[in-house]
Amino acid sequence: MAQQPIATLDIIQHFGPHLAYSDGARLDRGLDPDRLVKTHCCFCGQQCGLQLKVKDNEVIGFEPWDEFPFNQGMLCPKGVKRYLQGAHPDRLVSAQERAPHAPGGFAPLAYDAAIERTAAAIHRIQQAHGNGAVGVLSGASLTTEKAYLMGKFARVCLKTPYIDYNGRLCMVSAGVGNKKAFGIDRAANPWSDIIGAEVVWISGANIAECAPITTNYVWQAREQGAKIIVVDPRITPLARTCDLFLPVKPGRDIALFNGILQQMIEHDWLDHAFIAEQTVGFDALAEAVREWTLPRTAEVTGIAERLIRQAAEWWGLAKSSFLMHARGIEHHSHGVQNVLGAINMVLASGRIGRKNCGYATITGQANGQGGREHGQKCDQLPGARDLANPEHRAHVAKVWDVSPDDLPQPGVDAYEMFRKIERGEIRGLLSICFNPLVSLPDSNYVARMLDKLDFYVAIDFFLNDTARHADIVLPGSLQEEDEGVVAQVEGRVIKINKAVDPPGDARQDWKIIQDLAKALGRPHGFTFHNPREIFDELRRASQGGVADYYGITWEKIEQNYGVFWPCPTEDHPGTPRLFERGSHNPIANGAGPFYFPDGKARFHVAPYSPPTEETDAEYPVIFTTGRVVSQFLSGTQTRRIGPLVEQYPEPRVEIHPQLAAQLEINDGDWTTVTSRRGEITLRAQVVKTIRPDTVFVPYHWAGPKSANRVTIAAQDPLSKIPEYKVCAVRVAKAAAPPDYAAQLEPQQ
Ligand SMILES: Nc1nc2c(c(=O)[nH]1)N[C@H]1C(S)=C(S)[C@@H](COP(=O)(O)OP(=O)(O)OC[C@H]3O[C@@H](n4cnc5c(=O)[nH]c(N)nc54)[C@H](O)[C@@H]3O)O[C@H]1N2
Ligand SMILES: Nc1nc2c(c(=O)[nH]1)N[C@H]1C(S)=C(S)[C@@H](COP(=O)(O)OP(=O)(O)OC[C@H]3O[C@@H](n4cnc5c(=O)[nH]c(N)nc54)[C@H](O)[C@@H]3O)O[C@H]1N2
Ligand code: SF4
Ligand SMILES: [Mo]
Repeated sequence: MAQQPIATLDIIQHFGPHLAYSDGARLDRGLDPDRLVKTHCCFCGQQCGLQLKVKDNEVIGFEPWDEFPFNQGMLCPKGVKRYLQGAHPDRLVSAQERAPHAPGGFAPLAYDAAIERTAAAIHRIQQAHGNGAVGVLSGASLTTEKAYLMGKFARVCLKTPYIDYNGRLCMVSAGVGNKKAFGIDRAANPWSDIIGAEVVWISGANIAECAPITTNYVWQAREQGAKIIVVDPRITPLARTCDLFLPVKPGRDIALFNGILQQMIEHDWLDHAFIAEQTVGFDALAEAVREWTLPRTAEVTGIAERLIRQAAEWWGLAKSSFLMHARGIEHHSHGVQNVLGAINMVLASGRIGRKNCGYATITGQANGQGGREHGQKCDQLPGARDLANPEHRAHVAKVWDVSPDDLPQPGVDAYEMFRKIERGEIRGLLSICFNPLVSLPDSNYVARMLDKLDFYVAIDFFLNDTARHADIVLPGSLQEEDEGVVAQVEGRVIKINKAVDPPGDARQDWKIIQDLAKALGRPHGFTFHNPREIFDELRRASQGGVADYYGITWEKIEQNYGVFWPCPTEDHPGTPRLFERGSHNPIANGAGPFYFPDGKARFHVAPYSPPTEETDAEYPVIFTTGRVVSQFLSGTQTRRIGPLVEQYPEPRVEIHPQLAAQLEINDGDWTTVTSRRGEITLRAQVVKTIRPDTVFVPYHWAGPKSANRVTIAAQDPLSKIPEYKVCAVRVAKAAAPPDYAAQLEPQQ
């Protein structure tokens, strides 16, 4: 029998002792809300539905939204506590300017003056050094309307090629892999297809902590007899309940995927009809994986032969299946190859485009999906169009009422923009919804580059760690202070509803951008009155593209609990499951369900290559990084939510007892992790749930606790994603506690 959804309170009790309404101060004013606003959590890509309780222009709590189909009232600890951030004393309620002698290094500035000063600085830099001397860093926690506006702002108002977004650190390996194999970049299935799958394969995804609601889908599948296979260097919470755990050595997943495919071929566990009719490229791939015999695969991956054989057999013989992956296989200098390897396994099985037969990359940020569709990527235009394609440029230029020749050509990825700062090519920077100092690799380098800028303006609702290097900080809006759409993990476009107004001088982000355009004297195309008008333009700009939103309206979203794109016409119901036989798309024009002119999916040879930095005598341990359930990304938001901090107050180095014993490190000891880039000293957490050759540190902290002091700035050549998941380090018991140990926990 299917497992019943767990009620919100059970989730709270399951994950921690803190009841939902533990913010004592505001309890005094009572909890009777003036109104309830149906909306979604501001944090991860699951985008759980919830209702915010609003009293006197303040969010005071939440109620479950049981009817929203994806999470049916369930929330993880972050969703339960997310409402607490709005009232935090650090909330920016005015613009700030750098003032070295002021307490905290910043002083308030009138909003209009801040806009004028920012516009003047941008103007000055562009006059002296050209339009491309100003760059923009944007974010995938923004609504799709804002993400769209940022792409348009860079190309049409600033006329700079240099815009990129924080999804560069997140979704791009999956994006490139999906485009190469399927011609479209979206989860292929709704999550309901997980429940009926016979085998659920999870590679490099800590589902219980990072996509907590998906756990419920996996467990429902298990209740119905599904076999759950997890591939991870750590026995994650979900892995503790799985049927087969493959403890892969970090950076070796492509060898595993190739080895499984080799077994499928050897045992003829293939869907020959599907391969012949719906794909191209299988023969070359079959030839390439011949060398991936069981012994070789075991040797490279560090996984026992018997486990690989078992996984291949379950996968090979399944009638239905769902393969999911996340950053564990994507955050690599060969992240795209890993993704292609996973897709090869799916295509060879023929189990895609049907009920209970699915494939998906699990999105990360709130709008990890929608944020990568409508033009804030360095080479992209709305509708997942290509900035380099003349037809695509012509379509979008027409909607924007500009000449295609005036649109810049593609720029560079977010990390490369920092290298351009180093070379003096980028001198002015505007960032919104991005905290690169904490989240980019090799943060010592990033800090130096920020300080090299002539002018830096950040738009945020907190003075995040990067914004501390800014000349001006403009006070933006929290998710609940604005409305617009996002696309959640399944590709379902949903509506964020406004609950409260921004406080003080804070403004909705899109208004700030339009104020800048006006102050720059370039308001053409930036005179929207509300996000709905932006959405309506976005629909037209995306029309006929792969990510076609033309048929989506806010009303349709509200009526149907979301609409899955592509949705080309207003009477189109949307597309929950991609690649169904007989389905149409604008690229294949009826030739087949995949988004290529012949309608067929592509196999790609995905050769194995080791990580950029291998371990050696000097740096003998593998360093990998990721997340914990109660903290989110750079921690700007969750490190300010007391109950979440209590759950996981500071980062620790996860280390296996064997390695710990060898290094004479005990649980709780101060431990220094050193790479060729930098070092951090944190307490050790001795756990049996990690490979003995690997240590793990969550990356949600800044400064001396930042994992990214240690990581390597190697990038995938195609996707440009950084290799957060592998570098080589030395681990030793610290000679003395770190300086910060003596200090009070800083606010940041
Ligand atoms: N609580 C919480 N939830 C989040 C977020 C958050 O910050 N906190 N962030 C959101 C975002 S933006 C994202 S991108 C997602 C990320 O979601 P996930 O990708 O699930 O999270 P990570 O912890 O980055 O990495 C997942 C797993 O990869 C494993 N891993 C490391 N190296 C390898 C490898 O070489 N191969 C394999 N197979 N596995 C490896 C790690 O041990 C880890 O368990 O989570 C989203 N949800
Ligand atoms: N070592 C290591 N590093 C990693 C990763 C890892 O696994 N290991 N993961 C990477 C991944 S997957 C990701 S996604 C990145 C994330 O990296 P970042 O995007 O830098 O992290 P965030 O904390 O989301 O920073 C976003 C900032 O935007 C602000 N913000 C949020 N919503 C809004 C909004 O609506 N409007 C405005 N104006 N501001 C807003 C927040 O306050 C915060 O300051 O980190 C990457 N870095
Ligand atoms: S953080 Fe993600 S899983 Fe947790 S409540 Fe928010 S959207 Fe749902
Ligand atoms: Mo992410």
